[in-house]
Amino acid sequence: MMNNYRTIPYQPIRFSEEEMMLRARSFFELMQKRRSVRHFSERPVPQGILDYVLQTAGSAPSGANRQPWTFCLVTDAELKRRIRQAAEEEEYKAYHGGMPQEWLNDLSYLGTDWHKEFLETAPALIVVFRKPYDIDEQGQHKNYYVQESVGLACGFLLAAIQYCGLVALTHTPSPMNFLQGILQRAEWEKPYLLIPVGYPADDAEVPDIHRKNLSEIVTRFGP
Ligand code: IYR
Repeated sequence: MMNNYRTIPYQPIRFSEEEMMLRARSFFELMQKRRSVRHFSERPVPQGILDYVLQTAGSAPSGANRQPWTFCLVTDAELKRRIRQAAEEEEYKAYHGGMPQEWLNDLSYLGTDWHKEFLETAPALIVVFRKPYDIDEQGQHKNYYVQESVGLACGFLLAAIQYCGLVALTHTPSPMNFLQGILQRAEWEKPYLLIPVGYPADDAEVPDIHRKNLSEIVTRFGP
């Protein structure tokens, strides 16, 4: 077997414990304020900011470092209009018989319906694709832990969006195969998540929800 194992020194980031505590708390407080926002301002976002948050997403860990993702950044008004139209067609069906009543009941406190105006008002849509495999000159090359890897990249993306003061929504029109056609992706790129990004509308409101506290989500095994 060919040995490709090469290393470079790891460059540690060092803080005092006091500073670590301050950073841990301030990052928690920042992320605690993150909300899924459905009412966007039309104000455009500088391209450089979006490039950085996308690079942050691309720094996520992935199976065998295969980085099995493509992020389509859509700011073109006509493409956003087509995506909205196709998403609303699917969502109309989902909300009128597609989703079972139990699901609709579980969603009712979010106040969502098939209208997806945010797909046009948000200045940018990030459409995330997962790649179960790549195709290069040698043919098909398998990727590993694709769902986990792309989920992690989306987590990094959402954190970066929050960190720079923008808002986003993790939108999952279902089914979302239409994105593959509209964005002319290769057959092996599968739509994963549709994330409108921008500034909140001045009068944006969010559902009054609460997050589980530490003891509800952590079980400790140790002293
Ligand atoms: N995809 C639909 C429905 C929906 C489903 C879940 I689970 C949500 O947390 C929110 C919405 C929509 O986007 O409206």
